[in-house]
Amino acid sequence: MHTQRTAVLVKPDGMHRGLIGEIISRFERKGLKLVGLKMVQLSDSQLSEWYVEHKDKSFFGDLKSFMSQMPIVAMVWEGIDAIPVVRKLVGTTLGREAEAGSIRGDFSMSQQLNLIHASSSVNDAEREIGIVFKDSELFEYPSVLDQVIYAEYERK
Ligand code: 3AN
Repeated sequence: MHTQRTAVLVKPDGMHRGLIGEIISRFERKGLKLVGLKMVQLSDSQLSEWYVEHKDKSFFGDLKSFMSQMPIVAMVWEGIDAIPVVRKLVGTTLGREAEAGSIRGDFSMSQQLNLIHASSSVNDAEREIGIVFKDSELFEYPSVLDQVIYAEYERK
């Protein structure tokens, strides 16, 4: 049980489909805390770093051009075990097989056009946050909500 920060991108298909608010609202109502938010158009080199685990895959170039076509929304969410919590809310990669109730399960049909990216491990989260956010763009602030979201022993 650790407080974690996780990176989320609303991908171009999520932008086109007007799902920024829906996505933010799902994380808000879960009880996660927003600590960074910006609009950004990722460069080829940022995406090469972002998707380094896929650099030898056949879809690497296609994925990078899809992701760099327009400005997207990048966010950092914080909470206890935020990385797995957000992955669960997002759902599995292939939209048409993703669990009903998850973001991908409720709104997507595709593998590439699956609306959203979410960090999959502590190392990935740190790396991804560093690609898009400066330290000064990430915030620490007390949230009144913490007191009704977590028990006292969980907040220590
Ligand atoms: P996730 O986003 O669920 O962590 P990854 O890390 O396996 O999924 O894949 C990263 C992104 O690469 C996916 N969100 C999807 O857009 C794209 N992708 C994954 N597998 C394929 C594939 N076989 N063909 C095309 N695009 C893919």
